Amino acid sequence: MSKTNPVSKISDLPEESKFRPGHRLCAGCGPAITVKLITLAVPEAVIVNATGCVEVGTTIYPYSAWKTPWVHVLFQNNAPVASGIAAALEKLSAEGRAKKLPVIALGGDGATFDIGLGAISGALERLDKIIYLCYDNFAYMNTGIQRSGATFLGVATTTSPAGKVIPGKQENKKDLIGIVASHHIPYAATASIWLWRDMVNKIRKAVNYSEQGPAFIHILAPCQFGWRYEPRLTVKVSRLAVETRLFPIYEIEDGQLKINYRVSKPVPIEEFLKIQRWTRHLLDPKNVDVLQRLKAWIEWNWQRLENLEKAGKVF
Ligand SMILES: Cc1ncc(C[n+]2csc(CCOP(=O)(O)OP(=O)(O)O)c2C)c(N)n1
Ligand SMILES: [Mg+2]
Repeated sequence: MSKTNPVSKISDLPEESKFRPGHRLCAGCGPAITVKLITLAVPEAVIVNATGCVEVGTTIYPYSAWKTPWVHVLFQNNAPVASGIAAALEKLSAEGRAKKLPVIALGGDGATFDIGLGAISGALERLDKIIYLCYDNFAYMNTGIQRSGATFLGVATTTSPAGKVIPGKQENKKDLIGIVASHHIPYAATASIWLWRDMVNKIRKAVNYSEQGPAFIHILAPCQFGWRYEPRLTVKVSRLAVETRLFPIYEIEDGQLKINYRVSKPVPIEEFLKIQRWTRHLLDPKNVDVLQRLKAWIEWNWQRLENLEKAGKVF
């Protein structure tokens, strides 16, 4: 693996991002901040982008917000198209006919947890030399806030509405990194836009690892529109998701899991739930059972990660 350049301050990043202003993503859009950080971390890359808010909001014909090679693909084609481009660039660059750029497949949680998962698994199994970045805004936002495998228990989406029949989503969030890491790839991690240094450093690490095989990062990217909080709170919400232990920050490098941001005194999950209109109903005493189930799941998940960390190289 080639050397990484750790980032510690803003001036360590390029002055200008290849993700340009004028796109149509919302004010306070977590995925927009994610994309900006990705392009600052890796200014020269080929981006393969599955359908979703980022694709729709950044390439309204005949305009594009991307000053980097970018291609839109169908959900199922995201990882395979990236694999093909990476293989072609490897061959062409060996012949001196093209520059070898990192190839990033970018997809939302719907694209990654659900719709494109089979094809992603294929790319990971083949150990294709790509970087897969999932921006997780916890639902299918572009089509109207439908629940995905990434939505956590109790959340009110348009396909899991909280009301008389159900108190929001009935299932827990899928363990994406567990699935990814079970392919025994060189690098897998989670990140949050709040911990931007950690995120940028992980993206650069992923680029370096992609010389050996796939590298995968699952990024927490809140959506003010779907989660229904004030747009100015996006970074605060990202922070609360981490500090409540709802979204743990860790990486799996060479089979060893490491928690990168250890939350020793978690903020009560209520602090996170109460500022979003799609989760506020969980604080209603009639939904106490769901809240308890959610709390138990968060704690179980944290303990599970601590146990995996202690267990050594288990992936
Ligand atoms: C195979 C297929 N199924 C469903 C759709 C409809 N669709 C377009 S965007 C989208 C939501 C994608 O959600 P996500 O990947 O989480 O991205 P977000 O919109 O949240 O950014 C869906 C379901 C589609 N275009 N193709
Ligand atoms: Mg989404």
